[in-house]
Amino acid sequence: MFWDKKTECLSRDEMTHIQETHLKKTTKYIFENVAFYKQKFDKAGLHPDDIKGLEDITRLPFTTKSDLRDNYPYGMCAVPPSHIVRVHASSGTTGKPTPVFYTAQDLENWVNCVTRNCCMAGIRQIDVCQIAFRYTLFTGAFGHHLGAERIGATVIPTSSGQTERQIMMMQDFGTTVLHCTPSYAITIAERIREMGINKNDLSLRLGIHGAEPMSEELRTEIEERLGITALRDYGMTELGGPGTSIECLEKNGYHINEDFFYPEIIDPDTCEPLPDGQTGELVFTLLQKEAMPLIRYRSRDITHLESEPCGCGRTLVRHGPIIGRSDDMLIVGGVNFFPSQLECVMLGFEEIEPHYVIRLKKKKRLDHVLVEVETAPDFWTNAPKKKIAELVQKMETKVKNIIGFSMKIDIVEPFTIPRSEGKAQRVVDERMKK
Ligand code: DLL
Repeated sequence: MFWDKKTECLSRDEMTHIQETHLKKTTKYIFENVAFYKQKFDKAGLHPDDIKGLEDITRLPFTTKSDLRDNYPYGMCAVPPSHIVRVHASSGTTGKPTPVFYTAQDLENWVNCVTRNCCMAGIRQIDVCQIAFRYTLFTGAFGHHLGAERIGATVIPTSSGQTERQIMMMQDFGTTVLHCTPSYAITIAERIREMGINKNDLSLRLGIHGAEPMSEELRTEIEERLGITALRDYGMTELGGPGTSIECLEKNGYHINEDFFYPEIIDPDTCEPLPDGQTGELVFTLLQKEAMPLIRYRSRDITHLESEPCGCGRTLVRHGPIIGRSDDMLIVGGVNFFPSQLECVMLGFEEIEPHYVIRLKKKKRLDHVLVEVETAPDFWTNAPKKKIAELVQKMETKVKNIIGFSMKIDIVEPFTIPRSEGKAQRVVDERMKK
């Protein structure tokens, strides 16, 4: 099902034409309306007329999160505050939030993008959509709410938390689509099991999960435990929230709404552009924003782009799974790795549950990694100590072979790792502690 088939299936030439037109307009618009960009252009000796086509995008400066912080609160806005109809902000818990602003037209464009995505995931008018992302300054809940509502589905804005009440609503209203983070989906699935409810007695058929990584292994767990198809959804506050990209039912990459978000992949160290297929940092230029247009915004998310045809018929370019962030890549004893790599290895063991914490420690000036992970309650209760020790041994060997260095695995009692209702905190860096 398509929301805007014409745009979602444009030829490459047609899409390039749209992107070029908007890139030229946006370049002129920010030069004239955002002092921050005017100064950057002047410093680089650049004029908007120098941008004649997409190939000139590399002449434009990057924008980073610290630029947004330095210009807090309204410094990146291209419109006066009176034209702003909505504010959202990043979910960070320390310091000032990173805000994003919308004019009425920006809100309409946002609805359009999220509605396309909800349709791509297969939401229909007859669906009952339970929005279990948190309704706060965070964009997740409001974005999904708007998209599902525009399709005409029934929207239940439960927000996150109060898990038993969520499940009661699912039962009473026949929820068919669950919108939440992957870690909250697992928390809900676990509670359903504890309450003795059979997943087949629920009407759930689809999960749209975003705001944090969902490895293939975690996807399988969610799909099996809830009896649904689970799709990945991507976005970030600075880009306006969800609506940037989503997986179609082919599950082979996230289609990007390229007429609004122009993607590039760069080497995060040299900032040089990388060709399709190569892994690097995703950078977006917002092509149609009025309130807070950003050019070449460094997402810090690591992935690659794919432009081969997709079985769903859409021609929108795709990005692969987000394998990590250039800024939260863990560097231990000189080896770089992403928590998602470790998650894949661990969930490959059927005894292991998707609840874990990675603790980085320093011992005698050397880095050590301790991974605390839960097993299924049955295994914990019934397996002899020897069997648990064997499992630890097997996991440590596999982690060493795949990630490249030794980590200590500690199997902990079921239900001792805090459950998440939003984005899970999986890494605790204790290396700076005395
Ligand atoms: O997480 C927006 C969102 C809400 C997206 C709901 C999808 C669904 P922020 O709180 O600003 O915004 O966090 C953005 O979260 O740069 C990624 O690192 C991470 N992230 C978002 N979606 C995914 C995903 C929202 N599907 C940051 N896979 C991004 C992996 C994701 N990481």
